[in-house]
Amino acid sequence: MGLLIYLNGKYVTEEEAKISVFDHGLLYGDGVFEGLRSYNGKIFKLDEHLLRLYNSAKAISLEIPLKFEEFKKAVIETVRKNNLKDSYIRIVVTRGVGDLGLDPRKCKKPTIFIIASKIQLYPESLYEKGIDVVTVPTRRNMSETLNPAIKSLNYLNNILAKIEANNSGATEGLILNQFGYVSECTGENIFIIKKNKLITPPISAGALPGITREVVINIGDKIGLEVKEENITRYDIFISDECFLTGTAAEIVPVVKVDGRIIGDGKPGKITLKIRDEFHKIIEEEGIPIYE
Ligand code: PXG
Repeated sequence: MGLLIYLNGKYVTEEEAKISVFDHGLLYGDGVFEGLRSYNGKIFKLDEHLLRLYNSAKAISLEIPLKFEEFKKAVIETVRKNNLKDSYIRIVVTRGVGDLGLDPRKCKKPTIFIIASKIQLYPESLYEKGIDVVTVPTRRNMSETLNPAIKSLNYLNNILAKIEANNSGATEGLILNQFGYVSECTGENIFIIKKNKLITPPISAGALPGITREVVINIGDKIGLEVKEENITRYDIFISDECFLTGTAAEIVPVVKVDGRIIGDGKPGKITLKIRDEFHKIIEEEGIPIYE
């Protein structure tokens, strides 16, 4: 059975869920998106993801023609209509249909679609063994050009980095900014642990304000770590005790090798595993119920 997709206010089948070749989301990557999850019939951090969506839209002067609460209902309804309990939800808002010029004023109505689908889980071995990461040659977009804090449809910077990581046989690619400081990975934020300190690069280093990142910062506080948002270099990662990545899809993934250097003792770190446990408790407890 196919999925039911929210498209501009209607729920349509996968076959019917088509958008125009004149949509500027496709022609220019002019739009914004979100990826979120539901766990056991509850949508995790729905308000936070929608807030980031509205902020991204505001930053590109795209007015979303739905009120926040209406959007929230549409997301919940999309998951409900597909009878999903554990799902991956993709929200996309594009500038809409225009002409072949890039002037967004020609686009009268944004296109909105929401896909709720089964979640493709990462293999368990990834979490047990930890992953290897390499630094990629492609640098992070400068915030003065396209600010990486905007979750826009223009993801080529990340995709180039992903291709380079793939080419070198690593699981993930570490992206540095133009100053050589660490930004994040291609679709995850990065954390290191040194002694009792939990450190992640600031948003100004070219990181996305990740929702999972925020949850982990709060967990760090709660379990008594000294949490710091500060610039880090590759060297800081090499000499860290533990390292891990965070993101909606991957959750919390231990990193055991970076550019050929073994991190800590080469196994997922104790504090990383503790944070993962705490994270799993939070996703069990929190969330907006879908079926009520
Ligand atoms: N950094 C970047 C560049 C991202 O795109 C994250 C960090 C993690 O943020 P959250 O809010 O998820 O903790 C992201 C978001 C996918 C997919 O299909 C995932 C993301 C982006 C694009 C695609 O799994 N992650």
